[in-house]
Amino acid sequence: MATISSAQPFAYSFPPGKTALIMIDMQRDFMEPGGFGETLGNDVSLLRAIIPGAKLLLDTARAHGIPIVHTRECHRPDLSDCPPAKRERGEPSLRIGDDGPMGRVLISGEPGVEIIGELAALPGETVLDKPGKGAFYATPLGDILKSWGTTHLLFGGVTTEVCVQTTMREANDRGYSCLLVEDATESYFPEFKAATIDMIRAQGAIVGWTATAAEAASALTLADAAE
Ligand code: C5J
Repeated sequence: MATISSAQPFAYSFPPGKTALIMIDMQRDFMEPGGFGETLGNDVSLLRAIIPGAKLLLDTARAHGIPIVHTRECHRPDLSDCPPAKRERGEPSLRIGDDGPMGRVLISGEPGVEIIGELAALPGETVLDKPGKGAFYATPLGDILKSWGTTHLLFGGVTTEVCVQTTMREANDRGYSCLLVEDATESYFPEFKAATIDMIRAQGAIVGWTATAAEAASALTLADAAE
């Protein structure tokens, strides 16, 4: 068992053999100029600050044999899995499915949907396309985690208060013990990231725990040494 004693709101223990890492939507459409994130009026450069933390988290999981699921928010080219209410919402400069500088916005197979090079999936890692904000909705994620015998989940990715928080809440309701890795997740709105972290930890870890990537790495190294 690995334990992060300094996790908030109290120590988080996780069995490495029953833990998976879910890295949410680290894709060009959210991270780079010209993508979906920017069309909504956001400063996408803010998100790049977490690349080192997210890389440390991925490398830690790889070093300890923890399976990784990389998610990508995207839709079928015919938009049959994109509810009109989602496509029509707000006043973006480009809507889902429109042609942009990185291909059609948030459409499967287009360059904008690819995970940024620094955090790309390695062979053997699971890449899961999802039409919703939560990664369990309309995807095989639940079945994949059941087949692995997963009980605990580590989370990173973007954006903290949208797809990361939604997926973490879905996972919490399904009985997983979840840890959000604070320096591996980011929002276009720093105050929303801070509020999400507070919400997750509140009321005795009502949604889960939080800690840093380095704290998770140390806990796993100590657990290995104790074997
Ligand atoms: C958003 C996401 N923010 N991946 N998607 O629309 O959080």
